[in-house]
Formats: sequence, C-alpha cells, structure tokens
Amino acid sequence: MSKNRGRKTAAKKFVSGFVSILGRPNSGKSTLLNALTGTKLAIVADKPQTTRTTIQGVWTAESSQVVFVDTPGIHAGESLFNRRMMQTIGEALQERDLLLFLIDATARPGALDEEAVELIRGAGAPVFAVVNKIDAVPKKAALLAVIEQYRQWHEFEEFFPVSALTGEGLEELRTAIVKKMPAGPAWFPPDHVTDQPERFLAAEIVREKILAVTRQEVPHAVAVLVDEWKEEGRLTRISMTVHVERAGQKVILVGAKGARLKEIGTAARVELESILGAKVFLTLFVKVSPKWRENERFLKELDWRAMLGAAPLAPATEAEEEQDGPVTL
Ligand SMILES: Nc1nc2c(ncn2[C@@H]2O[C@H](COP(=O)(O)OP(=O)(O)OP(=O)(O)O)[C@@H](O)[C@H]2O)c(=O)[nH]1
Ligand SMILES: [Mg+2]
Repeated sequence: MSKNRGRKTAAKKFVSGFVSILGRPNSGKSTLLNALTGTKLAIVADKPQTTRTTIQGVWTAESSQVVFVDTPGIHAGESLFNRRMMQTIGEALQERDLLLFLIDATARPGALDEEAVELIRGAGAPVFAVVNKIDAVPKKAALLAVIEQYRQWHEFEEFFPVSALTGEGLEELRTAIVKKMPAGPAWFPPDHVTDQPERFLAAEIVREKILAVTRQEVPHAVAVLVDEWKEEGRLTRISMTVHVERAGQKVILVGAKGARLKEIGTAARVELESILGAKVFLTLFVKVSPKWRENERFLKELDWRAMLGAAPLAPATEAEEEQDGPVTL
C-alpha cells in the first residue's frame, strides 16, 4: 500500500505537454527535432521546404514527457500541396503548451521573416525564440543584431541561442521547455518515439538522398511512395516509386546509364539497413506524374495520416506503375 501511495506522489509531479517547432524553411527545425529526441525522425536538407507534414517526436525522462511536433517551413505557395502544408502549420499552432519559433542566425531578417512572426501572434501559447546555427555566426555582434530585430517584431518569452547541429545551448533550452510543461501524465509509453510509420520514414530517407543530389525545381517536384514492403527473416524487400512532374526531371534523376539513381538508392539502402537493423533489398522506380501537386487523390496517398484514417495504404501505385513503364535500377 505504501508503494502505491509513493507512486501517486510521483504521478502528481509528472509534467507533460505538446510543443510545436515552427519557423521559416531551412531554419533547422527538423535538425532540432532530431537533436531533441536523439533519433533521426525527420529528413534534413540544405533546401527549403524539405519537411512536408508534421512529424511527432516524443522525449521521455523520469518525470517529464514532451511531445515535439516538427512542421513544414512557413512560406507562401500557390499549389494545392503548398496550401495543405500551410494548413498543417495552422493546426500545429492550436492547443499547444509552448511554441518554439526557429530563427536562422545566419540569415539577415527580412520581410518574409516578419510575416512568419505574424503567423505565431495570437496563437495563445507562449513562444520561445530559438536562434539557431550559432556555430556558423562567429561574430557576437551579428547574433545580437538578429536578436534585436526579432525582439522589435515580437515580445518573445525568451531567446535561446543554439546550434541544433553541434548541440550547443540545447540542454539550457530543454530545461526551460520542461519548466514550461504543465502537470500531466505521460501520454505515451517511454519507448514510444514517433507516430510516423516506418515505411513513411523509409520513403522520406529516399527523398532526402534525392534532395542531396538535385537542385532548383527538382527537389520540389519529387514525391516518393512505397509500393511494397516485405519482411523475409533478416531481409526486408522494399519497392518504391519516385514521382516527378516532368520527363526532363526523370532524366536528371536517373542520370547517365542510371548512375544517379543508383547512387541515391545505395545511400538510402545503407541508411535504411542501419535504421531497420535488417538487410534491405531496395528497388526504385521513377515515374512522371504530371501536376501531382494539384492532384487531390495523389496528395491523399502521400498523407499517411489520412491513409491510416481512411483505408489501409492503398496498392493504387502498382496499377499506376504499369501504365507508365517505370525505370528500374
Ligand atoms: N551550421 C548549422 N547548420 C544547421 C544547423 N541546424 C540546421 N542546419 C542546416 O540547415 C539546413 C536546413 O536544416 P533543416 O533541419 O532541414 O531545416 P528545416 O527548418 O527543417 O527546413 P524545412 O523542412 O525545409 O522547413 C541543413 O543543411 C542543416 O544541416 C545548425 O545549428 N548549424
Ligand atoms: Mg524540416
């Protein structure tokens, strides 16, 4: 009985909450999510609009649990797909205990940054300004100038200079985050890190490798869907289709004699083997799907949350593949 009472006291002290990570594209939100959770959950690239949906990362300690939510970068975009991304950001502003507004300390603050700040105004939750990439800003005066500009734009609760890349300042940030969390239960078991299905992360890893070797409009035109996922003992067979919007983009992705696609596939396979702890046999197809960013049905298929809510991951891509004569490795 005394044991139970002890537990009750411990439960009372427990704090938990939801924290959204927001900011302009490329400011380092996903790098921060990965650093704070100690797990690679979100892909990272030196290109804007890498993250396309919210990604949950749970961090659990002895007496606290924080559910971080990474979001797409705040940007204006015309396509249905871009508008959907902005919608998810809007949702990530609702009912949160704390917001982390990420600022790229290496970028001179401009009109688009001010607009991004506007978006978080009136969200109702306290906002920490996380000034990221300080490892790349050698001059303290430059850092202070950035902070001063944002201070003029908004009354942030506090400023935290950090480097999501090197880890500098992250423990101070984490301590302050935990202090802001209200009393509450652990919403998830301690070993739960994300709600993101493994196969979605796998498709994202392939997209990350594509982003690393392509430029200009190609990264934005790429979408990756898993067609097949078969676990055979220690071997996992995965087949995916990389969708692009135009034939020229397919040529770029495949490369001379398929060399670029092979490079992408190999890099992805190596990382997947380490994540899954299994040997991976990965097959990639490339398919031209014109205007997929405006295609409601396609966007639904990309959105695993909608897919899980509606129907099991659909085998629709298999049929589509046949129509188009896919290119294999
Ligand atoms: N030097 C430095 N680079 C960083 C740091 N954090 C992130 N980066 C780099 O900044 C780039 C963008 O990082 P991401 O984490 O993908 O940025 P994001 O805000 O999630 O971008 P979107 O998903 O496109 O909105 C990558 O090249 C990262 O390696 C940092 O602390 N220091
Ligand atoms: Mg991101």
